[in-house]
Amino acid sequence: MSKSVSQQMQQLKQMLLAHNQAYYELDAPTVSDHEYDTLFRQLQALEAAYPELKQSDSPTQRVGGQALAKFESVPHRQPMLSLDNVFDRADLAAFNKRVCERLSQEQVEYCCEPKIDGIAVSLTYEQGVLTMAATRGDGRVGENITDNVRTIHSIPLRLAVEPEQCPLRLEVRGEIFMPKAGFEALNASALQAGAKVFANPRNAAGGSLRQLDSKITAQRPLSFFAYALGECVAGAMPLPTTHAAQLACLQEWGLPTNKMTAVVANPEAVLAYYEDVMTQRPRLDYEIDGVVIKVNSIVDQVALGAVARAPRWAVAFKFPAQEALTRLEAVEFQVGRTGALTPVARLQPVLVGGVMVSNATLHNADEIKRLGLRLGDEVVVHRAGDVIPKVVRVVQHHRTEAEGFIVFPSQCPVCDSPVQRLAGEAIARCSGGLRCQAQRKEAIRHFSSRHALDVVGLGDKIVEQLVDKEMVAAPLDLFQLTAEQLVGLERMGPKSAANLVSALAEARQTTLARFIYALGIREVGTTTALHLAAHFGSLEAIIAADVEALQGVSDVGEVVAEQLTRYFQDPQQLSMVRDLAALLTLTAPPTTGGSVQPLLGQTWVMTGTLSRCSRDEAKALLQRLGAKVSGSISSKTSALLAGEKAGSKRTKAESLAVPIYEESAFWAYVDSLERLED
Ligand code: 9MJ
Repeated sequence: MSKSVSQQMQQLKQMLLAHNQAYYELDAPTVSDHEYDTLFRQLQALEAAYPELKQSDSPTQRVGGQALAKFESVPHRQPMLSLDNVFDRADLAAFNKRVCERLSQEQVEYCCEPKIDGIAVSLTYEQGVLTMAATRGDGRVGENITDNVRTIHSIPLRLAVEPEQCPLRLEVRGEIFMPKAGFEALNASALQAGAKVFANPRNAAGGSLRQLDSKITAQRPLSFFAYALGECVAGAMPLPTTHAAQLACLQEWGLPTNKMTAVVANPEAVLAYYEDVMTQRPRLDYEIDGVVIKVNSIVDQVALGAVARAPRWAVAFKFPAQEALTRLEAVEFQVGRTGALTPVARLQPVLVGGVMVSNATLHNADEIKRLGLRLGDEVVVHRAGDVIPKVVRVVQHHRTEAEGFIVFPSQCPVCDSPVQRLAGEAIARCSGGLRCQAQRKEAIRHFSSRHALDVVGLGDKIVEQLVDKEMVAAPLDLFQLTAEQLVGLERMGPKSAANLVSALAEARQTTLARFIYALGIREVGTTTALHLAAHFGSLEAIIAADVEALQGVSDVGEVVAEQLTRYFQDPQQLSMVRDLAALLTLTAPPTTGGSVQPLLGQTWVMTGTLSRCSRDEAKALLQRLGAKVSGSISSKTSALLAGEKAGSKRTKAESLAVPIYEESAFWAYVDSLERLED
């Protein structure tokens, strides 16, 4: 009896593990959630009835068990050291010199890795099974967080290697972190629930690991990279003798390691690596705060040894700080396309993360209030990647009480129209519409932008002059411009003037979706515009649609529907739209009511980062066109939509000769679908 129960449990375990792999690693679920839950509960029930047969690598161990009263202390077999920092080329050269001298070598090979900004942990695998996970603690004694760590899906409960081929005891060190996207989502739902919001992904990872109830940790989006070995007992199979080879080995055994790891031959190559990782940083889905440089040979590492806190064979090459102190000199108000007034902080110029910053966004009036900001305040500015710097806090204890209050204008700083702030909205807006020069400029810029009418050669500086000289008051006026008029503008020779006139003539031939997007209706982006065009098929049908009809369109909710009806209700606006449409040739998609589906019967897969819309939006669009969207490539896949940094799926598509659509080609295809006439 017990044998058959044990076999049954083994079988359930294998099935669940395979489904987990399909779900978490391959992004291609093989069963419904309900089927999965049923299998899961069967295994849980058997484990409860036969606790002696329960295995520590069972998938049931990932969801969290009994809450702990407190974490136990665990001494580390080998101290978990921190790293010394270097900040520039000279520090790095000094590190390299020390290493070379101690080893009596001319040159030393280094293994370089991104420095993950998470929580350092030690994982112990005994005969391939995870038996202990501990925090770094003070480096000598950590806390036992095994129950919590078991809930992290990228950490294998059992290594993917035969027990006789794996070390008797393997201690893996690495960083547990929360990916940026997961962090944003966690904070968004915490905000909605009125719960605690974390300041950054690192705090969120730490807070999630410090839960005594592992069921909470199980709900947190945590991930892991392994980056070193601790004390190991090799057994029959010796461990590799370079750091890079050890990482490769860990990867093979199912422990995730960072793909950007690179072996380099000298300090110049370390610098090049550092620069390269720094440029990739904004695009990574996890926070890093530098790179780690390690002597690659393990024999050399042992020879170099450690000082009290840190090994002599490794160093952290930190990125410049992303925060700096400066002073708020003034607040100006910029008027955007929809009239939104954005307060902008004018700062005493300061270097933040290697870039000189003199402006920062303050978002809106609520943000100024939240910061308690006053003119003349000393402030902390933060710059993350290539996003606009922001003021994160005021240094209150440096207040002199001579600081001035920031007054939100009641009239538009550009056109003097009254500023309105609707109840419940954080944003104040200029009520001037296209009477406001600032809104005019933004409206015209948007109208001619790449995803709208795509008027080549109509740059910001030209738009600025056209509006300032009152040659153009609304998008319609663009089409009356002559080359003679344009030649009078700065930076405009006869050739570019002629080119612009012909670009404008060309832009008159466009699609309904581009036109809808070009109008700049609030909440209507490229995808919504595509959906509207596909659903209604003509401009007049969109104008005629009421809120209910609009909500029948995929992706259109109440807010968007209301913005649309409000936009078309304004008689002046409506006649402007109709005049424009009469001047243009709008091609509509081959569909009304969203019923024609050119990709019906096809299966598409997406990979990489898309620039023009989110993956969810692209998925919705593909589905609306009739395609099924799958998570993994097979010979049956009809096409792969490849965004930037497409990885293994692209390689697989190539090997299976699956057609690959680069993002630009895909949008060209979608546009071409739209151009097909009834
Ligand atoms: C991080 N934080 O990414 C080490 N680290 O190695 C990497 N930390 C480390 N290595 C030895 N990639 C001590 C710390």
